[in-house]
Amino acid sequence: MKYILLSAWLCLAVFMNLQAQDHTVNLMGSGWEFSRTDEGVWRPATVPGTVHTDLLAQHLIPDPFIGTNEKVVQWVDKKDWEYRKKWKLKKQELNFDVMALEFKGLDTYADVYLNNHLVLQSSNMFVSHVVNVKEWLVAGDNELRILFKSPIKTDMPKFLQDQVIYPAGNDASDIPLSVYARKAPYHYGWDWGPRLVTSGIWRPVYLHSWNRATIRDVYWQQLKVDSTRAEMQAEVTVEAAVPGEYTLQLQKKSARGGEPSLALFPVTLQAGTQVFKIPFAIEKPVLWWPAGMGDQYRYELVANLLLSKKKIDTHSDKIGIRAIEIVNKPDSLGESFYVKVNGRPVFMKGANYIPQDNFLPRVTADKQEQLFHDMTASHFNMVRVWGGGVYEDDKFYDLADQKGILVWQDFMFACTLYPSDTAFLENVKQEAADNIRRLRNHASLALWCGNNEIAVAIKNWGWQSGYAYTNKQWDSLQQGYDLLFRTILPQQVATYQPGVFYFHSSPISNWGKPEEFTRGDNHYWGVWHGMEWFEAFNTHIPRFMSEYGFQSFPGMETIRTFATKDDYDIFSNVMQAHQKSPAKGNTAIKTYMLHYYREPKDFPAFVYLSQVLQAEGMKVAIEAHRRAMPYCMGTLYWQLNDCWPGPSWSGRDYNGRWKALQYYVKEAFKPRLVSNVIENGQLNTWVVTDEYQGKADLVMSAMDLNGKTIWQKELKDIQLNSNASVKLHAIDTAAILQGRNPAMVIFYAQLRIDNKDLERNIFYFAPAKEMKLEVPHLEVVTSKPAKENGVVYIRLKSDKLARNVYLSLDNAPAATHFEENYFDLLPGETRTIRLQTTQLPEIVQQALKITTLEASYKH
Ligand code: BMA
Repeated sequence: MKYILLSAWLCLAVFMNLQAQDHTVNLMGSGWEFSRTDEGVWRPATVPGTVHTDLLAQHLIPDPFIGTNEKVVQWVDKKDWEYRKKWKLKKQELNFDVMALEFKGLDTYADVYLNNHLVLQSSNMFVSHVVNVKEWLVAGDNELRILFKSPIKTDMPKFLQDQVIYPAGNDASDIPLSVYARKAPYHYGWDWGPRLVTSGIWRPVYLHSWNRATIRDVYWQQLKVDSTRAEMQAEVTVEAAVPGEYTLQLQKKSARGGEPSLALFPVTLQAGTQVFKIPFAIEKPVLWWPAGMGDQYRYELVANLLLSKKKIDTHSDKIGIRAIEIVNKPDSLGESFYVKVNGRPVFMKGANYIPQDNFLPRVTADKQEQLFHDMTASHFNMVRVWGGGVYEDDKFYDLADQKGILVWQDFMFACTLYPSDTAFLENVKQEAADNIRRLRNHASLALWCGNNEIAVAIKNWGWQSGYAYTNKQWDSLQQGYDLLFRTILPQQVATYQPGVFYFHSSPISNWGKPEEFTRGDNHYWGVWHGMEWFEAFNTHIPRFMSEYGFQSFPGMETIRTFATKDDYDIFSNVMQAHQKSPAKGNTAIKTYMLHYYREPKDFPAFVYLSQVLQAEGMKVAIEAHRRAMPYCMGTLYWQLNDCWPGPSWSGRDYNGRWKALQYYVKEAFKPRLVSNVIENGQLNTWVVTDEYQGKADLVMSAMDLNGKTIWQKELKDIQLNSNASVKLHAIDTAAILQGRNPAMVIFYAQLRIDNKDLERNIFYFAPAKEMKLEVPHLEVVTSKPAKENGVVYIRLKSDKLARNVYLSLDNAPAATHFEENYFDLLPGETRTIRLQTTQLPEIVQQALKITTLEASYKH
């Protein structure tokens, strides 16, 4: 009896559910199989996923991130692969008016079959698809099968027909075919990543069924925003199966729970897709601000579709209301490039972002959260989604909104020219429309940029002679550039997100000539690619620095994941296989290292020193850029993160571990910065403030390496203003050194506010290698704070100057994070470091390893 009642209840529940307006079947997870078409053996697969990760799970390829394995998996992209999944549908489940397969991303040349009917052909990994398939669905077993054609085999005929080699210098294939595929450019290799040309269902897939009508998309356009009023327009895209009289209702969900109606808008729906524009306003809006300027308040805005007063569909978004302007125009100094938010100019602090993995489906929501946590901890307010990767997933932009990190969004084109035939351009048009529509509601989205470095490359990289293009070929390639980046992309931006800033290529000015540093944004590669010393950062300052960088090795914990002890030599096969800019890479690191430091004693010391070197170089740059505000209004270093474990310009390695650079960035990006620099024989001390306004004292001191004070001075009650950079003190270096050897003197400047010693910056008068450092004696005490779980305090005291104190733990998981690291301890100074760990203090004390600069040298 019980059983009968339960079944009856279940039937009713199913029936009621089927009466629902819409229903989504998740077609992800397990139940998928994949097969190499020339083999025909079906094996279990995971969706979302890639062929490589499925092969890896089946132990059919070695891990390409380990050793030199990348080489032996190069066959994978020359094959065709199929994926299939079977699932059951009940007869009643077919009763919806519309049943559509939704693909968020297929990588890349994909033929989709449902029950053996070809329902979609896709050739762009960046576009999503909605395919009505009701007519092909059946009661009982259904099969979805997707054929992924080899991108190499698909694109080779295009190359053979074109008879042109595109200048895709980063493409590590024998023949650069990456330009033909609308697929992440870095998959084909870059100067920080392997060549792993993936295929697969890389983003979610669903079967979405609905009745009568559905809201496809809402664009919450912000027409005019200030603190008194936000004039808005909801552009609602509705698709109807059943024509008729409906109503669109807009609501603003308030924190107090009420849902005030913003607008009621009767609509007559025809069968098919239609767009309605509904103006509305929010009085005295709570504005959204980037990190450091205010809160990231977001309204929950809702669009409902009503039929006879009954809600049949609803769509909601979290919308931050703000006005963003990019001021890029001629001024008395050249051509400005800065960001204004809600009418206030703001200095941009951040980095360039590349995808977090070669196998994109491995980038989980947790990884995105950790990435944004790290950006926030490092005082970022901007990230550039660089054009050789992918348009990131929704989670990324949602986190950017939540954390107040503005997004500089490139279209996915970098460092080469591209085809310009009609099919290619149509494909790009669709890609641009699709991604602009997906991202335009995000408060964090600050600008669109056509591509990375193609415009400067056309002028300066010698492509015409290097690739022996005839004048005719060269003209036609450049016309293709103009059509794509100066006509089509700006048209798409103007159509789908009118008013947002677009520029066709970053950088606007090249780094070669001094006059270039007066115009727009710049990628300054004089340091590293041009082999200039770090001091060049002090004299090469553009209006906005959107790229500059220096390489280092990831820490030993990460190196151990791909190399064995036998490989611990920068010129071993494995280390060279992981160095993706072989022409310069390890040699450049070594050259700069021996310019500034003494020879490291062994491989781990080299790795440590490479990080210190990189961090010190970037510190020079960041401080120079910030001091130069408002002439310079932004600094985005190259690069935030890695896509695999190897040496690169990143501050945060593939496993999310912080290199020395990330710790230095956290210091150099602080809302208040004290910065010391020698300019024309004088030691100048500057204070740069983002938002702080108030009084401070500046305490300055010079001492010898044993801590004996030789000079000191205090400036009292200085007024600091927000958004300002001021030189507070200048002194002849001779007046401080008083005849002493510059290599034996330490100088520091510190801000004191409300009797608290706050931001400090230490300055040395000579390169580190000239300093005669002695081995410091460090006292170490670990303890557990009374009220905090998962934390251990490490108190350190040094008798002498200890430079770049690096704390590490043997075999610690990546999440074990020292809040501060690679710092200098002054003679006699005590510092307490917070460590996130569940270990007991005694265990930490035992496992703790401490390195200092002095201890890393060979002597
Ligand atoms: C920049 C980037 C990348 C490259 C980096 C380091 O110009 O845009 O193309 O990885 O330089 O060379």
